[in-house]
Amino acid sequence: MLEQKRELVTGIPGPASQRLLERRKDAISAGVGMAVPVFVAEGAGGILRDVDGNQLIDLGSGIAVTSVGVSDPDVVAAASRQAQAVTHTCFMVTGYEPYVALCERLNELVPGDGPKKSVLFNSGAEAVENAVKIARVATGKHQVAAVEHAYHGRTSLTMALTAKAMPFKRGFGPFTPGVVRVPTSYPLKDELDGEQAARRTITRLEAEIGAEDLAALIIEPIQGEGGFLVPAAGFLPALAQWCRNNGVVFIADEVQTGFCRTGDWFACEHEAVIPDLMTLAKGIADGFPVSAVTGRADLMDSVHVGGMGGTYGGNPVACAAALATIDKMASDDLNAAARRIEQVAREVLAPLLELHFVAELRGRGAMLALELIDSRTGQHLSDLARAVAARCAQLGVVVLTAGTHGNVIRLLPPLVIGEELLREGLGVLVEVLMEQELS
Ligand code: PLZ
Repeated sequence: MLEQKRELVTGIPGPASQRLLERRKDAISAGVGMAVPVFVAEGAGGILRDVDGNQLIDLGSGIAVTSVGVSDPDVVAAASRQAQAVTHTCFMVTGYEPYVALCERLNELVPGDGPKKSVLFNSGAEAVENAVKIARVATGKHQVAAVEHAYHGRTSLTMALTAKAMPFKRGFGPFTPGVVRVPTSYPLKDELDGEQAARRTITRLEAEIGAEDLAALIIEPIQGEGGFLVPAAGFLPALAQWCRNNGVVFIADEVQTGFCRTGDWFACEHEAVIPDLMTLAKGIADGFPVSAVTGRADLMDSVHVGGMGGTYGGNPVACAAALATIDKMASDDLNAAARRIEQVAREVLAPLLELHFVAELRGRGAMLALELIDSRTGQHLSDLARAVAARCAQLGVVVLTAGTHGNVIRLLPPLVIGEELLREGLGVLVEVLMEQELS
């Protein structure tokens, strides 16, 4: 395995990455962003090695995807075996076992005592689209509610569900109708407890739309792109209960929070919330593209035959990778690993809370963030967040930003990262933020 060591042998980006940046500029649409200007040749555990031989500590996991480490050997072996046997048949043409096995596994893992079923797709956005389709068919209702700061994807319907205009929505409208926006729980800013925040959300739902035409409420149990917003305790259970009482499908979008990221298989387990439908992707398969909707069998079976599908959905290679990824999470107890990461990170990052521009350290498990707000002016410090992430990259540590205002530094390390490497990566972030205080 690649040595688990940070090492810089050139500047960032090095000459080989610079050549690729040139080719990228000529060949690829300007519309695709890039957080760290290097091209990766190899990876393992907590390290990404670029084409110049620089080794960076990965505190991003490709946005919460490679939780078992990039190119985990067992995942690669399972995918290779499957690729040699069958790369594709299209599950709507002929079946193959890995699709069935993955759905069985998801039905067992996702919370809820009643019978559950699953269906597989390619991306998180596609899973969200289909969860909404299922909710509409099952209820015969049309509207869908999403919360402030939500992120659910970049397709037409999911852009409508996503809150943030730049870069996700601006210029791309008009958006799919039938979406309403309701308040969320954002304890740092609204200072409401869970019950109060839920009351505010429910009042809006009842006043502005009414349950009679509301098919679903979709929410991320910890809001990801929105800035790792952890709702006040009681908020999610109260919304789930209101949905149950009113025949509204409660969809937990666990695309970013799922698969051990927060120290539970799924983040909604933290408050014993049982969603009607759950959307899954990212961490499910170590980077192979597969996503899922899993939930109540009666809802899943309300769709007419042929109503769901797609050419590649549940591709056999991706299913084999997902099964191996999930096995690894279970056998290596990556929920415990995520909780351990939180402990270490809270300890290493604690001194930052003294800085006048660090408003909060929040999150759960290996999904943690620092929100940067100038305590004197109340300004959201998005330029600072960007500069800090860029400086960390120059020093060989990948950290990402997030937040409606772009002023959040977020940490999503692979769950298999070694403690020493984690401490070193976080140490760099601490140093960089401390430097900002001085400058
Ligand atoms: N739901 C909760 O976090 C993807 C996207 C980043 P796809 N988040 C990262 C970007 O700039 O595109 C996400 C998510 C939640 C849905 C999605 C969408 O998943 O696989 O990117 O479609």
